[in-house]
Amino acid sequence: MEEETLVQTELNSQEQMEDRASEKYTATDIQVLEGLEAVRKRPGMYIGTTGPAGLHHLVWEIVDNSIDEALAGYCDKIVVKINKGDTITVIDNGRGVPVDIVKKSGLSGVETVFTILHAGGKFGETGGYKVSGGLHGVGASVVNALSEWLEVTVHKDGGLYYIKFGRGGKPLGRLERIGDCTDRGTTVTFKPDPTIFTEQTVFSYEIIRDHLKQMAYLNRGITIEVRDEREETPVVETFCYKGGIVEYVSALNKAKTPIMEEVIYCEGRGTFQLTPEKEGHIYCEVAMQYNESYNPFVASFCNNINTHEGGTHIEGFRMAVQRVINDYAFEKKYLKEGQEKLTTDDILEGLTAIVSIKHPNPQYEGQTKTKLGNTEVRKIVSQVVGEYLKRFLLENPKVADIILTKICRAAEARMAARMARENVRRKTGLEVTTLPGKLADCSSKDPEKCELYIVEGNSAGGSAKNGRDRETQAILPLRGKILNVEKATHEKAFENAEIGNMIVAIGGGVDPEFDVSKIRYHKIVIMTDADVDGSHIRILLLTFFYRYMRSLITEGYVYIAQPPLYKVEYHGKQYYAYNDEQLEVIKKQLNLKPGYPFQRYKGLGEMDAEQLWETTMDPKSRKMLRVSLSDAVEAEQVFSDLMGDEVFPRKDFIHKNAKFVKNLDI
Ligand code: TTJ
Repeated sequence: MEEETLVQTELNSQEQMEDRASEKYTATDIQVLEGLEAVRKRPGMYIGTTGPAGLHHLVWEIVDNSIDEALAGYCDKIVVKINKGDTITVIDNGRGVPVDIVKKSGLSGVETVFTILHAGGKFGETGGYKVSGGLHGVGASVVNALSEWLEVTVHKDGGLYYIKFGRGGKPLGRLERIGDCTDRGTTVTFKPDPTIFTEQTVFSYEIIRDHLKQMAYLNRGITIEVRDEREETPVVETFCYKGGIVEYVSALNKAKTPIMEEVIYCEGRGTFQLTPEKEGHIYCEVAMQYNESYNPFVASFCNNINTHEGGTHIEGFRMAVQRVINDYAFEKKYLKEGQEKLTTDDILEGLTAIVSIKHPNPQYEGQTKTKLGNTEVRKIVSQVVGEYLKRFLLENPKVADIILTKICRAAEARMAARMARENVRRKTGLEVTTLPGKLADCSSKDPEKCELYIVEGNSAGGSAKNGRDRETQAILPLRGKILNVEKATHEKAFENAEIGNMIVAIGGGVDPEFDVSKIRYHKIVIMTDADVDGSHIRILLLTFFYRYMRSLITEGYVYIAQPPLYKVEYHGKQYYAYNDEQLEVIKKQLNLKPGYPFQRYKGLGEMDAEQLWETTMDPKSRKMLRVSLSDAVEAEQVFSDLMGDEVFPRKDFIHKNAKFVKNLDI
C-alpha cells in the first residue's frame, strides 16, 4: 500500500508537470485568441471608434512605442510612411523589440507585444520608462487584432528577425531569424482590416502629419519623418525641434505679434507615493509667451496626450501664475495695498502656454476622459512654474514691466468688456430684436430647416437673394473685408457693423454666454469667391466664429459653400467643374478639341441668380464642406499659420487642413 501510493504520487506529479506545461501553452493560446477576439468584438472599447479617428488611432498606437523608446534615450529617428494601398509602415532606430522568450508568456518578446493585450514596454521590470496612458497605450496587440495583416522586422544584436500576422492578429508562423544586419531598430507594417473599419480605410496625410508634428514639438530632439507614398511624387516632411515646446509656443504665437522676445520655460521633476512601497516621478515642463491678442491659449498634455478638458496640471499652472504675478504686482507697486487682486483671466489674456507632463500612472476623468485627475500633480506643477516665473520676472524687469502693464490694462478693460457684452446680450436677448436691414431673411422659423448664407460682396449677395429658396435660405451680404477679431478688443469687435449683423442674425449671443439652442439657422454657410480675397474673408469669418461662437463650429453648424471654378458651354448645355480634374473629365467626356473655350469664374458676381442657385445653393446638387474642429491645439496652429503668412494664404485652407474642414456630400 505504502509503495503503491508513493509510485502513484510520483506519477501524479509527473503528469501534473506535463499538464502544467501544456496548460501554460494552451492558456497562452486561448488567452491570445480570446484577447484579440475581444478587441475585434468591441473595437470601440480600445480605440474609441471605428471611424476615421479610430483608423488613425492605429498609427498613434504603433508610433507611441517608438516615441517611448526615444524618451528612454535609445532612438532618435522615426519614419512613418503611408504606402500605396493605405498600409502604414513605422520604422525606428531603437533597440528593437526583444526577440528572446518572455518567461510569463512562453513566447518571444515580439509575439508577446503583438498578441497579448497590454503587453507593451515593461520587459523585466527594470525598463519602467513606459508612461503611456489614456486611449493611447492600449498596445500594439490592439492594432494587430484590428489589422488584415501585420508584419514586424526587428534588427537586433546582428540578427534580422521577421514575423507576419494574418487577419485579426493570428500568427502565420513563428518569429524567425531571416538574416544578419549591422544596424538596430524595429519596422512594423500593417493594413487595417476593412471589415472592422467599414466607414473608411483611407488615411489622411494631413491628420498624420499634424499629429506627428505635434509629437515632434512635445518630445524635443526626436526626428520624425512623414512620407505619403501614395502620390506620384511622394510627399515627405521632416520634423525635429531642438527647442521642443518652446518652439511650439513660438509657432503658435507667430501670427499674434508676441510682446516679448523670449519664451518663458519652466522645467522640473517631483516625486510622489506611487504605491505604499514605491515612489513615482513626474516630469513637468511649461513654455509660455504673451502676445498682443486678448485671448488666452493654454494647451495641456499628459504623456503626449492632449488633455482637452484640462485637469490638475492646468490647475497647478493657474495657481502659480496667479500667485506669482500678484505677489510681483504688489511688491513692485503695480497694485496698491488693499487694491483688488488681478484675476486669473486678466493674467491669461494674450498668453500662449503649453503645459506638458509625464506621469507613470495617469488617471483621466471627465466626459471625454481627457481631464487629468491625479491630485499630486497640482502641487508639483505649481511649484515648478512658480519658481521659474518668479525668477524670470526678477531677472528680466523690462519684460516684466511689459507683461504687468498688459495685465493691468486687461484688468481695467475687464469691466468695460463686461459692459460691452451686456449690451450685446440686451440687443440679442429676449427683448425685441431688430434684424439687420441687409439681411434677407427666410420665411420659415424652424431653425433646423433654415440656412444663413453669409455672402461676400453686394453683387453676389443680390444674385443669392434672387436665386435662393425664400422659404429656408436667408442671405446676409458682407461689404468688403471683415474685422480681424484676433487683433481687436471685445469692444471694437462689438462696435463693428458686420459683426453686429452676424450676431443679431444668428441669434445665439456670444461666448461665454453663446447659446447654441437659440440659433435661428442650423446651417451657417460661408460663401466667398474662389480667390485670395475670398479665402481671407473665409478665414476671418471662421476666426470670428471660433472666438465668439465656438460651439457653432464644434457642433458642426458652419459650412463652406463650393462654387464652381469653370463652366463649359456645349450645344447649348452648361457643364460646371469644381476643380481642375473635373474640368479635364468634362473635356474628355464631351470630346472637346484642345483650345475649346471655357469660362473661368473669378467671383460669385459673375454668376446670375439662376446659375448660383443651380451650382452652389440648391440642396439637391450643391457640394458643401462642413467645418469641424476636432483638436483645438491643431486648429490654433492652423489659424496661426494662416494668419501669419506674409503671402496670404500660402496654403489652401480647405485642402491642407483636414483637421478643420471635412467633406460632406450634400
Ligand atoms: C524594450 O526594452 C528592451 C529593449 O527594447 C525595448 C523596445 O521594445 N524598444 C522598442 C520597441 N523600440 N521600438 C519598439 C517598437 C516599434 C514599433 C514601430 C512598434 C512596436 C510595437 C515597438
